[in-house]
Amino acid sequence: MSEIDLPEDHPRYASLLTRHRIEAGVEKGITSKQGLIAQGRGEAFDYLLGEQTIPSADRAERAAAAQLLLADHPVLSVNGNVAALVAPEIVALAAAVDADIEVNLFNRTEKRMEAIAAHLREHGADEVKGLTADGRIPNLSHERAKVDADGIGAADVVVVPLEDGDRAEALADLGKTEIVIDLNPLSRSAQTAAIPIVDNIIRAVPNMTAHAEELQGSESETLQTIVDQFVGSDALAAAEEAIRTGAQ
Ligand code: PTJ
Repeated sequence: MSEIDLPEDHPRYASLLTRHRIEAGVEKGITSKQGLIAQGRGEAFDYLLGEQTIPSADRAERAAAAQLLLADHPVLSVNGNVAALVAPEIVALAAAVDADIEVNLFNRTEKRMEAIAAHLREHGADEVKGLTADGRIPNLSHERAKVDADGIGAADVVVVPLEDGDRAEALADLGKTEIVIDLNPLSRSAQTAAIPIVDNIIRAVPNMTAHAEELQGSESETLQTIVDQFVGSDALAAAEEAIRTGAQ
């Protein structure tokens, strides 16, 4: 038995653990109520994917790790769902690729910003950006546009998990290389990304870290080849095919 009162070999263990974490996130004031609905939508896609990392998603996670290792200033963006589901795993990924962590919310309130930053620190983050909010993403309504000028504002590569399409597009318009984690291959965020990862964030983030740890110390040319060989539209098509037909 672990975090939830179920044995880990229960067939629905991962799904029920995820629900439990999101519910706990809402109770702790870090996840929005809308986050519950977003989770439900994600779960439906995950069910159709067989609740597993399909091969094209694993390739995307490897390409993402390579892209993060190549970056000058990578930033991992964290919202209320991400914080509830994978706080320690985000801290581990940031350490593996030397990235900043920035809280960036769709439904931004100072209270939730503070609660999420505290939650990330509880899980080992030294520095959490997002609270200064001295930068703006152009062409987005006020609250959602707030970023730290020396965080997402200055980033060359940004990981944006479970993001809404408008902001994903606005960030991409700024010329940033976007890595999106989203179980819906048809979502605007996934379609906008340079590297779309169609996988559950609870599997995707630890797998990106594992790839990053394996690739650490590789020549830049090797990392660049991994990035160049990855084709986002192929990964999206493979995920859609897997969802529609069960094929991988
Ligand atoms: O914490 P905030 O205020 O920033 O709000 C965060 C949410 C997620 C509520 C907000 O960004 C939102 O409403 O997002 P959407 O537009 O519902 O998009 C969320 C996307 O994430 C959907 O396409 C879901 O399929 C996908 N998704 C949900 N859960 C997971 C997921 N993708 C990967 N792993 C998941 N566990």
